Amino acid sequence: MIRRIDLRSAATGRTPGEPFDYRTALPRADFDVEAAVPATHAICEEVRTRGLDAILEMSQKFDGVTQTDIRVPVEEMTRALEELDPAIRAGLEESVRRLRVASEAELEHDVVTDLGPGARVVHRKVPVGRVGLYVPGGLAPLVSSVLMNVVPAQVAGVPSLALASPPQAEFGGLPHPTILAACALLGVEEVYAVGGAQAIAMFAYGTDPCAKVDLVTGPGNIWVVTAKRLLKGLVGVDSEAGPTEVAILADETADAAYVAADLISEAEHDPLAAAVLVTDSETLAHDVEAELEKQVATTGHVERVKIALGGNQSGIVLVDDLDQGVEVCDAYASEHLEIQTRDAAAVAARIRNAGAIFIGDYAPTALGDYCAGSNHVLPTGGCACHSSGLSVRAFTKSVHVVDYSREGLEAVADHVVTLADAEDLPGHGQSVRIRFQK
Ligand code: HSO
Repeated sequence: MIRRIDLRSAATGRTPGEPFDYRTALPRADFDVEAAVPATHAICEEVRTRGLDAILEMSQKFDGVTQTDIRVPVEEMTRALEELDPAIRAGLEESVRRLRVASEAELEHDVVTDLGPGARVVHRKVPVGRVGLYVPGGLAPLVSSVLMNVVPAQVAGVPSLALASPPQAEFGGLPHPTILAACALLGVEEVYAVGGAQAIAMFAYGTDPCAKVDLVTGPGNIWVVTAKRLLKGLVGVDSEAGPTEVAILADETADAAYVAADLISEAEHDPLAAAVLVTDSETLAHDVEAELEKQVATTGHVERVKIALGGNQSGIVLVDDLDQGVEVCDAYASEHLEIQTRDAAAVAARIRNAGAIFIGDYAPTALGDYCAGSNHVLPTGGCACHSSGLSVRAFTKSVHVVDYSREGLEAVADHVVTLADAEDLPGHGQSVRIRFQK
């Protein structure tokens, strides 16, 4: 059901400690953004040039939905919240509460630095003005993604916020009602029933009735990820968040049943989802294989899980020891990384690259998906080596404010003039000199 990849020194001929390019040896989803560029570019161009008409045609073509309007009436959201199962509402409220507490703790404040008399620089923290939040429909209605996008944006103080989610034929062309209910719970009133690359293009270009946004965030499929890559610059984007991934670094102390359950839990998202176990224990590898056979038989989405676990993107990676395990996990840079080892917190502290790290037996990835207080919109596909998950910081920018007096400028004027001359930009130097020539 899941392949083994042997990266132990006996199998690779590598001397322990010797540099090794693990990235080529590790499994990764067949998620070819380059190949999706031409089709995505065509969609974005259609939206740019033909606006709403193009979006309505695409909803028909891709979602099988006939729409006359894409804006979801506020009453639909209010009604969805009124009709929401109270247990789901309680779960959403607890998730929001934890996310808010963690987000508020992360709020950044202005940084004021005095560099001498009359010489002050301020890094002023400012929320982004308008954001477009994307919530996928896809194989599961990811209501939790509404919270993960909206709460940090609200805590950051973003004044204008729009949300898009694909129209669903079975709900009369609206997004899933639980998604609408979550919007009402959070007071989000500007919601569009638009999915895929066309939603990202709508946000980026501004397509009547949706005004252009400054930043787009949220996870999505290959079309969404490709559109974000293509339109980056015209609009800000968060990290690339494609098909979900879980890697688990485990030793012989791990509970094979927990490990298997956690691999299945992320595999059920998508046939392209990745589930990777990295272990130095043959016994654990064997026990996890047996557990997978047992647990997959009774899981909810058997077919999807089997495809994901059996795909090129998943595997059990055997390593010599935990030192090599840490190197492998850093090279893989997983969206989610669980550490189920002896002294798990110490091992976790050695990891540089992961979207989110889950420590020990009682922090399964599913906790972070819903209710940990952390965010689940995280970098995938190895992007965790340079990007971070969604947070208040993603919705905040800093403006450098330069506040110098005559005295402050005079103290550094000669250096400015010298450096300007060195760059052959005499106008720069003169703009300083002129202030002291009167
Ligand atoms: N694991 C997904 C998020 C999610 N899981 C939503 C369940 N619902 C990406 O981090």
